[in-house]
Parts: sequence; C-alpha cells; structure tokens
Amino acid sequence: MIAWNTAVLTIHGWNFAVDGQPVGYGALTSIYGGNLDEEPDRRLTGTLACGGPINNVFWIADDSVILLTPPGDLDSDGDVNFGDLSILARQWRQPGVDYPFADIAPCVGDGIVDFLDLAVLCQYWLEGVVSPTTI
Ligand SMILES: [Ca+2]
Ligand SMILES: [Ca+2]
Repeated sequence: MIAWNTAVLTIHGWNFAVDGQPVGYGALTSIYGGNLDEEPDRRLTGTLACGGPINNVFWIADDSVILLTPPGDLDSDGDVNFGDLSILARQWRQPGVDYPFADIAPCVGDGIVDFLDLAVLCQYWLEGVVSPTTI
C-alpha cells in the first residue's frame, strides 16, 4: 500500500499491528512528514472486517492517513458510537444504498439494513472511542 499527498485510506477490522507492535484504532501517519523517499517501509497486519487477513508492507507520506477502524464504524471516524447508530437508523429496513453504506452484514451486505447490521454495531459498540491513537 502506498498513500501520499492528502489520501485517506480507511480499513475496517481488528487486531491491527504495525511492524509487529499491536496498535489500537486510529490514524497511521507519516513518520517524518516528508515524501515517500524519506519514509521507511512498514508492515501492517490484522484482520479485515470480513475475516480475511491483512499483511502488507505500506509507505505513507505527506499528509496522507491510513485510518484503522472497527467494523461498524459507518462514518469512518475511528469509532462506533451514536453517529454510526444514527446512520444505520436512517437506513433501517432499506437497502442501505445511501452513503455511508449501512448494509454491512453479512460480510458484504445482503441488500437490507436490519438486525444483522445492528448486531455488528452492537458487537463493536464504543470501540475506538477511548484514546484513538496516532501511530
Ligand atoms: Ca464512527
Ligand atoms: Ca444487511
């Protein structure tokens, strides 16, 4: 993965680690704040929201951000709270065609926002709310 300029890449999942060090939910940013030539390669591991592994070298530079968020973080702000519940409620019993997309369960969606989707929010409720980190 390469992120630079002002790019924002959001990854929903859990058990994230950078270079083998466990990290919480939050923003991965450039170490030196410069261009890609100045940044070391780093490795991101973890589990994606749909259960698949992530194990990738990444480079990040400038003001770009890789945001690590829990499943159910519908507004991609790094946590699961009332903002996400509000989005889900507005799409309740609908196909979840609005953005942000609330049809998150089963894994790739099933065409309806219902209790399966609500269950994901409940499972990760308040994850990321306390002390989001910049790594
Ligand atoms: Ca959120
Ligand atoms: Ca669904």
